[in-house]
Amino acid sequence: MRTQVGIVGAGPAGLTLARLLELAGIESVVLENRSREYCERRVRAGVLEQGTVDLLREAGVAERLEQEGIVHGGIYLQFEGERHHVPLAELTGRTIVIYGQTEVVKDLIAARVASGLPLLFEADVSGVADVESERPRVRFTYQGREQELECEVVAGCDGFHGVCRSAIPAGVLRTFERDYPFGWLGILAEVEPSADELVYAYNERGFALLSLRSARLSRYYVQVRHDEDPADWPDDRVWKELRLRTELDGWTLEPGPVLEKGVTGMRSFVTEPMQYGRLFLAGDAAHIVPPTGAKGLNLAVSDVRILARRLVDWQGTGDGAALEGYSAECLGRVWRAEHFSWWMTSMLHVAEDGDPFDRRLQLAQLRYVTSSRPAAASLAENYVGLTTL
Ligand code: RFL
Ligand code: PHB
Repeated sequence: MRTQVGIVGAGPAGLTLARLLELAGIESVVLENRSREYCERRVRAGVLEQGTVDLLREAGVAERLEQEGIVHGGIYLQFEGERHHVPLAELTGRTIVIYGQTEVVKDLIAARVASGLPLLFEADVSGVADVESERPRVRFTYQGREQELECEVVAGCDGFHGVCRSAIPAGVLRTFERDYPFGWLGILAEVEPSADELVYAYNERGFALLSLRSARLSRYYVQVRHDEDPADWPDDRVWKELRLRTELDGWTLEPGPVLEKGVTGMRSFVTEPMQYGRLFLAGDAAHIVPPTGAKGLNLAVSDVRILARRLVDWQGTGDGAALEGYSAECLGRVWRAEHFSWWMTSMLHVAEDGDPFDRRLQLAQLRYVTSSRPAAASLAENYVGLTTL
């Protein structure tokens, strides 16, 4: 098998890249080790920056997003029994759209299938070879047979646990990492969301987040230990904890049937550089942020926007220089999002040993961002996505 761009992974990064290349007339093959059903069901992100929405619209895959996506012009920060509104739209002129990652992935897969272009599910990539040559090769197992895909370029869009990153030699690769001692227990519940916009709640008992997927589906999270077993969290316990952490005079949290439940750990992680020879990493394969800033999916889309543009220039001019600046161009935005996500996480989560000095600092910061317009504007421009990077 041969193609121009071999894409490993059919998450938001790989599928968006495949679509952008299709529109530019560049051939690609997408290899994904999971089944289509699995990819379309994996519940993850829900907040799209306006820039992400604009890109999906330009790529012609936003028809359902335009109909079903819910535009929000603000978020709430809650602490000490008060809920403060951060008016994102008023502060930045921009909005966010609530539309599940599952739906983005479904739309992109449907578009790829409708175009009749190669997207192989249950194709397990074991490694990438010859990335220093002009013909890198992707090794994979498909339908019980070991195969090779010969490419001009390989895009490693295979997420944090993927195999592409390891094709960059140890002497070249630098990684930067921070682990957090907590995780999020998330539920998807069949009930009308109780709040009209997202609520980020800081509480002595720990952080809680009220989000949503639609008018009838709520997505709620509570801070737990990073190794917490979801089996220790029967539905009643989750609802009780959510109620305690978000309670407010004159407002109640409506419970409902829980459709899905899971725990995710939190980490910050960056790979430098994001490219080596003819291999380019994009999305979670290159960097991870804790979910508190809602940045992961948006960064993945931003990486592949840059990569697609550079691949188009390279194909048009034949000049390899077009590809050289990919990593540097991505990393500016990546590190800004890393900082914002770390900052939001540090401001809103409560450590188990509960240092009182830290709590006072957190409250001082929360009061500042909810009372000073410039401080709120800084949070807002990061949350909706910086346009200057
Ligand atoms: P993905 O989505 O992990 O896709 C990688 C794909 O590669 C496949 N793969 C392989 N395929 C073939 N061979 C191999 N050897 C392979 N190894 C892996 C995998 O099966 C998979 O299909 O990475 P991508 O495309 O970079 O997209 C990144 C996003 O998924 C991620 O950053 C976001 O979900 C993060 N995130 C959020 N991001 C936001 O922008 N806004 C949010 O509101 C938000 N909320 C979240 C989140 C992530 C969460 N979890 C579960 C970590 C909330 C949560 C709880
Ligand atoms: C979500 O809806 O899943 C969500 C929203 C905001 C975040 C993280 C996750 O910061």
